[in-house]
Amino acid sequence: RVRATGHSYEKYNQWETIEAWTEQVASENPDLISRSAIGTTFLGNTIYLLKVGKPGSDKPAIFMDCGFHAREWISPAFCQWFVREAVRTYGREIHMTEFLDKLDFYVLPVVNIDGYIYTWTTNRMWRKTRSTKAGSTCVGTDLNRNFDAGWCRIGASTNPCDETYCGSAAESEKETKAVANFIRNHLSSIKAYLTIHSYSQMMLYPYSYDYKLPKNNVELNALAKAAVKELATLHGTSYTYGPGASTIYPAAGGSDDWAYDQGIQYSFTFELRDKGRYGFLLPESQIQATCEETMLAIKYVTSYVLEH
Ligand code: ING
Ligand code: ZN
Repeated sequence: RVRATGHSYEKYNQWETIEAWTEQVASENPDLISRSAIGTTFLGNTIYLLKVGKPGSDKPAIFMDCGFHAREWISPAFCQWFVREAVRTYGREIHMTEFLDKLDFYVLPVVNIDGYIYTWTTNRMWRKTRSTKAGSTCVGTDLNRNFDAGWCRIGASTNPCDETYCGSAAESEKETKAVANFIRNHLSSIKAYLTIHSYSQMMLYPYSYDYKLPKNNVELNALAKAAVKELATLHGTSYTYGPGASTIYPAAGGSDDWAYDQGIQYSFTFELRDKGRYGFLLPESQIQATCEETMLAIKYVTSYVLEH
């Protein structure tokens, strides 16, 4: 059995360390965490999912993923932090205790494992997967352009050599399929979809594939406004918020739009710190503050979802 050697919540961990950590955190907290595999990546890495919550029947759930984009290292760091906070504060903090009693969090610590490994070994600024296909020498698909939500209509490229390559078809990538299949199979329980990216300090909601607004736009706007206000209470970090297309840029094939169109009413993309000073190279010295403030927003959304 592998040990999570050198794992630290305040450092960026390489994939093998995160993988070992998923096993360890699950085995050390069997009353709260169970680990499953929802698929494998193009290069054969196992995509793990942690179910965090007290066992119960017919519980609602919140799905949260990290590490869609390889270089956004703060994102997997946040998923790890979230799981630690859940197990550390269950039974000690009333809100987390209530959350885990009443719902389950499905936490996917790294979606794009192949890309993440590549950022550690070869190119720190890699974004896409590491998949290849006949007909092109270029590598990688942008997983956040590969979902079946206005697929490749806008803000995405059909050129495999581009950073925003949408893939050969919607859900052409194994990583996309793994996430989409899991969510499709758990639609009756999943009340919220949260996907963690960086950077730019934004809380985005649908749509990004079109300038149209979601049906519950007023509600999502108010929820995002309140969540980022809560986030700012800790260190004063300011977030903007709004529909993706008009707040960041139009981009089709994103997971939040897809999840929303599956019927998940609360669907958000978080863009964590910073606003560009360090960008994707956010120093490890900022992991703690970033994760602590982000916890406040995630907990705010969770409370809201539980009440609605
Ligand atoms: N930003 C997201 C991206 O994939 C986004 C923005 C969100 C696009 C939701 C589409 C849907 O480009 C980063 N930093 O990856
Ligand atoms: Zn991203």
